[in-house]
Amino acid sequence: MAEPTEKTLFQKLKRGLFMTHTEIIEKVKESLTPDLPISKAAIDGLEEGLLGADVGAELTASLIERIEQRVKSENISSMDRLTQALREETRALIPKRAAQTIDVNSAKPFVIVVVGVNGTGKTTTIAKLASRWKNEGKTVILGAADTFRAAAIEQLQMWADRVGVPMIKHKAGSDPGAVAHDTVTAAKSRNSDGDLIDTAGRLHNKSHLMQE
Ligand SMILES: Nc1nc2c(ncn2[C@@H]2O[C@H](COP(=O)(O)OP(=O)(O)OP(=O)(O)O)[C@@H](O)[C@H]2O)c(=O)[nH]1
Ligand SMILES: [Mg+2]
Repeated sequence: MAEPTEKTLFQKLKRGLFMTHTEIIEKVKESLTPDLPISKAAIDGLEEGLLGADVGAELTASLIERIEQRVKSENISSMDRLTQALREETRALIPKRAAQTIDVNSAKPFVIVVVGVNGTGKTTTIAKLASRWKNEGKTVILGAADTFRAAAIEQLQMWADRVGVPMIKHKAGSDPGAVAHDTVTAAKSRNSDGDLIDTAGRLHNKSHLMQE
């Protein structure tokens, strides 16, 4: 008898931990009712699905507006075409720029601030990039601007020591902006090629945290 609750709990946990693109698609699919033609309720369900998959309020509103227009103007009456329209509208939002490569020699120091969801590999990626830059003969300074999560500074320090590159840090709980500033200042005064700045994990749709 306990099984349904466990399943729900597991599903909740899974949803919380792996909000990947597969999750978004699954959630949106779940929200679509097979009732044809496409009803207002189905669009509402789609909106709820997008919000539930952390697409964000602003982006969801603009996607839903476009989808509603297309359902009307193209007489969309099947789930397949609705899914296709959603796919096209989402793809249209991705800037063309995203496909271009980054020229790390275009500035000195070249500063990379690594931002993203908790536990997605920001700090590890900094270590990999630092190692790569070092192997290429570039000088790099790490900035421990994740002053929020417990042991985040020590974690980056461990990588800095392993790779053999310098790191700028302040005390835990201090202003991350000040660490970033000091890291860039250090790179300028030491004539370093680059800065890799670590930050505390945050959701991309928390605009105040992204602005920070
Ligand atoms: N398999 C695999 N694991 C990875 C990769 N990158 C990071 N990890 C692991 O994922 C976990 C989280 O990595 P971190 O680099 O600490 O992630 P983070 O985004 O800095 O995490 P927070 O600082 O807590 O937000 C660690 O256990 C890493 O070893 C990867 O490319 N492949
Ligand atoms: Mg980290």
